[in-house]
Amino acid sequence: MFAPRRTLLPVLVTLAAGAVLGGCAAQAPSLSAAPAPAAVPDSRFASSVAVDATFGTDGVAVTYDPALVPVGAQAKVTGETSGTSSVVTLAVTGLLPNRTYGAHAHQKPCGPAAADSGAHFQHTADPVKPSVDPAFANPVNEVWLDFTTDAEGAGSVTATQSEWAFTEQAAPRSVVIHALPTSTEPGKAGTAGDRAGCVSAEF
Ligand SMILES: [Cu+2]
Repeated sequence: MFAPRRTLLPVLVTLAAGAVLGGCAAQAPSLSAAPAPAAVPDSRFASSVAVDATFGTDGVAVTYDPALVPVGAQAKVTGETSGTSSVVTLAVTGLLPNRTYGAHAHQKPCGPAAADSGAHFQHTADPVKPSVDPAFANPVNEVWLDFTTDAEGAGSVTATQSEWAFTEQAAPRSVVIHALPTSTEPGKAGTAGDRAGCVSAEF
């Protein structure tokens, strides 16, 4: 009977201390006045990617039309997602001089075939495929990266999405360079001719 009483004492002390602390916290005026708990974990997706690649017939940067995107041309692709916005940049060297190319973020990584990168990445998916409706195929709902090269064949472009951002589940996997500037006409919106090259990137 004696041993249990000795172990009981620390328990009682602990309970009493807890009651005092709990009482103080419950009566703290700052708690009742606080509008909402501030310690909500921030689950917004953030990512950063930087790809620096040389075009070849396979690998990270693939050329499908060496007359437009020569083997040995270089591409840098970066992506920054901060939860509420996404910024994508494309910089190239070694392409044809003084020429406008279409370019977009696509859904899948580049592959040996030009079609492997799939359709354009869209924030709000067009229920109609292929998507050529300007309501969906536009530079706000998609990531358009058309650029014009300088006299040396270098060019760069930045696309900023400020109304939405990539998420862990929904992000592009490549940037495709097309033969022509991107069309905005109904029935053709988003099209930009053949796929001349592709750079894989895990946005
Ligand atoms: Cu495209």
